[in-house]
Amino acid sequence: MSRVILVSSRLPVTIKRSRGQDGNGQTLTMSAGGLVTGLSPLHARSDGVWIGHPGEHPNASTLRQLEQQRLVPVDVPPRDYRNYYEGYSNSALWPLFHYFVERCEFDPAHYEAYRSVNERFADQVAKVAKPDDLIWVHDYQLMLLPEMLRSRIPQARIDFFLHIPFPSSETFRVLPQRSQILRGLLGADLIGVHTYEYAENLQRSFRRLLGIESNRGALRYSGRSVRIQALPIGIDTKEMRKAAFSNAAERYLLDLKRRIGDRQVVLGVDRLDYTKGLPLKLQAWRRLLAGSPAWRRRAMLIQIAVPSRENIGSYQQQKDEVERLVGEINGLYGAPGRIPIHYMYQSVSREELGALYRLADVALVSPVRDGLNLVAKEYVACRDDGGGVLALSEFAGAASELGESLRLNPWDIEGTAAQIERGLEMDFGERQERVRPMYHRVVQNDVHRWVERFMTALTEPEVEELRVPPQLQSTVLAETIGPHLATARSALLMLDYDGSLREFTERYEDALPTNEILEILTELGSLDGVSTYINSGRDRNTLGEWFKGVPVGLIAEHGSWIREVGESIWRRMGPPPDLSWKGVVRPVLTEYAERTPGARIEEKSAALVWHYREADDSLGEWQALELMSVLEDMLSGSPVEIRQQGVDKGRAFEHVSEAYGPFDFVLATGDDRTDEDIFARLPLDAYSVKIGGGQSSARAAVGSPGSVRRLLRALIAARRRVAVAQF
Ligand code: ADQ
Repeated sequence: MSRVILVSSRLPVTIKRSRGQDGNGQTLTMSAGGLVTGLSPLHARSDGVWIGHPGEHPNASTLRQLEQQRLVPVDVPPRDYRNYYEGYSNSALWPLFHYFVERCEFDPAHYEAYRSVNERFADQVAKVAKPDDLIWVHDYQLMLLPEMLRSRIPQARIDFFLHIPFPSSETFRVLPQRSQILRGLLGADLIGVHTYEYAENLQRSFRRLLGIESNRGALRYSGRSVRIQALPIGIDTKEMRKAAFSNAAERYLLDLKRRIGDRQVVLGVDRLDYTKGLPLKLQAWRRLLAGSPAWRRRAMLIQIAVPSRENIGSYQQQKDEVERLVGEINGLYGAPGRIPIHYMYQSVSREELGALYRLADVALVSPVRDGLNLVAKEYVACRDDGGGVLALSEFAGAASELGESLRLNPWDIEGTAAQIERGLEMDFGERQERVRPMYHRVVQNDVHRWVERFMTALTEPEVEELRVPPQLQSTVLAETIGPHLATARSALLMLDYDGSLREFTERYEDALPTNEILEILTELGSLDGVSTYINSGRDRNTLGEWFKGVPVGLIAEHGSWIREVGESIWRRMGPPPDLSWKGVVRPVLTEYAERTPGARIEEKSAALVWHYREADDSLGEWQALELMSVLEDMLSGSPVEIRQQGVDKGRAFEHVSEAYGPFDFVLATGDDRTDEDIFARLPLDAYSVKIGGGQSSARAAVGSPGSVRRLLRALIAARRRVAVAQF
C-alpha cells in the first residue's frame, strides 16, 4: 500500500498553553469531533504522516513530540487562521452546507484568508509528499486544496472526503465563490461523500454551475477522470467496544446504575452545534413530560454537550438557549432527588461514553442536519445485548444505513416525543429485532473497511470509459478506410446531417443541403453494394423535401421513421411510442423558451427539441443547463433534447442491419450526443467518425463537415477505382 498523507484542517492533537512543571508552557490534548475519531485508527496503523494545524505555534519541545507522532504542523498567522476557520469555514461553508442559509456570513476577506491558508497547506504537503504517496484531503475547510496540489504535483493520487453534507445545488449556488470551490475539488481523483444524495447533489452542481456532465459517478476534467462516490465512514468498533467493556467502564456503569435506580435513561451525545438540534430535542422531551406525570418519575434524559467553536457568536447563543431550556424543564418537572435532565457541558472519556451507551434504553440522535453522525453507530456497536433503542433523525446521513432505527423528524416535536415514548416502552424482543441487523452492519462496515474501500475505489473500472478520439486529417482517414470500402461486398454508410455533413446555420431551417452535398449523396447512392442513409434528428417532412430524388435512404427523428431509396412512404420503426411524457415536458420547455430570447421549441412526432443556438451565448447556455436539471427530476436521461427511450439513432442502425445485413463495412458519422447512441452499438470493426472535439466513443474524429465531405469524396473515388479495375 502507498504511504498515506492525511491532510485535515486540525491535527488530531491540539496545543494548549499551560504552566507545566517542565516550564515549556505547552501541552498536547486530543482534539474532539467525528473526523479525529474516524481517522486516528488509520494514522495509528499506517507509517504515513498527518498534516494539519495544531492550534498554536509549537515550541521546540512540542515540535519534537509532534514529530514522534508523525504529525506535521502547518504554520498560519493567527489572524489569517481566524478568518479562515471561524470565518469562511464555520460562518459560511458550515451553515450553508447544513442548510442554515440565514446564518451565513460571506465576507470577501474571509474567503481571501481561506484561499491563502489552503495555499499554505498546499506548500506544506508538496514539501512532504513523495512520488508514490496517496494524499488524502479531508473536509470542507480544504476544498480548494485538491486543485492547488494538482498544479504542484500533477501525477499525484489525490483523494478528497467531505464529512458534512453536500447541499442541493439550489442551496449551494448561494455561495459567492461556488465556482472556485467546485473547481478546487476537481483536482481530486476521487471525491467521497457519506450518501448517494450528497453525491447526486454534487454532480448536479458540477453540471448546473460549471456545465460539466458526469456519467454514473465519473466526470472528465482537463483530460483526467474525477470519480464521485458515496462511501459512508465507519467507526472503530473494536476500540469502541474495548472502551465500553473495560474495567473502568464497568465501574462507572455500576455506579451510574446505583444512583439512577430503576429509572429508564434516554441519552443524547452531541457537539454543542446548532445543526445538532438540541433545543428541538429538549422541547420534545418537555412535551413528553408535560403530557405524562408517569414519565417524570420513570425516566430521565442524560444530555452530554461537547464544547465546540466557543469563539463564534452563534455557538454561544446556542449554548445559552440550551442551558435556559434545561433550567426551565428541570424547574418545571423536577422534584427533590429527581432531575428530569442531567446536562453535562464537558468532554467525557471513551470509557465513560461507552458505559453511558450501555446504560441508555434509548439513544436520542436528533440533528436537524448531519453529514453522517458517529454517535448513532457507536451506540449500536455497544448494544449487541439487544437492549437498546436507537431513535434517529431522518436528516442524519446515517439514517440511510440504519433503517431499523426509530426514525424521527426533529422539527415535529409531537412526533419526536411519541417516538421517545415508543422507544421507552418497546419490549425486549422488538428491541433485539431492530438493533441486531444494525449491529452486524456497523461491525462489518467499520472504519478499516471504509479506508480499504477508499483505497481500492479507483481500481474498479469505470462504468463507461470516457475518451477523446484522436483528431485526424480526412486524407489520413481516407487512406485507412478507403481500401476496406473498396473491397467490401456489402457496405453501409450512416451519415448524420446537421453539424456533420452540413455546417450549422444561424437559423435551423436554413441548413438546406448545398449542391455539393446533393452531388456527393447522389454519387454514393449510385455505388453498387453500398447502402447509404442519412440518419438525422430532423422531422420526416423536411428530410423528404430536401432529399427528393436523391438515391439514399432516410431515417428521421432519431430512428423513429425510415424511408428506403426510391420509396415515397415512411415507415415507423418499432412500436408506436408512448408520448404521454410530452404533456409534462412541453410546458417546461415553453416556459424556458419564453424566458430566453432567441430560444424556441420544435415539435416532432417522437421528440420535443429545445433550440438555443440563436439565443445569447451565455444566457442560452445557462438556461440549457438549468433546464436539464429541471427535466432530470421529471424524466430519466439528461440531454436538453430528451428522446423517447428506445427510439434512437442506434436502433436505426440495428433495424437496417437486420433488414439488409450483414455488412462487412460500416461507417457512421455524427457530431452530438444523439450520435453516441449509434457509435456505442456499432460492431468493433466498424468505423465511427465524430465531427468536432470532445469526448466520444467514436474511433476517430475530424475537424469539420468540410472534412467529412472530403472524406466521402475520397471514399467514392476508392470504391470506383476498384470497380473499374474489376470491370
Ligand atoms: P461531528 O459533527 O463532530 O462530525 P459526530 O459524527 O457525531 O459529529 O462525531 C462526534 C464524535 O465525537 C463521536 O465519535 C463521539 O463519540 C465523540 N464525542 C461526542 N461527545 C463526546 C464527549 N463528550 N467526549 C468525547 N468525545 C465525544 C463530523 C460531521 C458528522 C460526521 C463526522 C465523521 O459533522 O456528520 O459523522 O464528521 O465524518
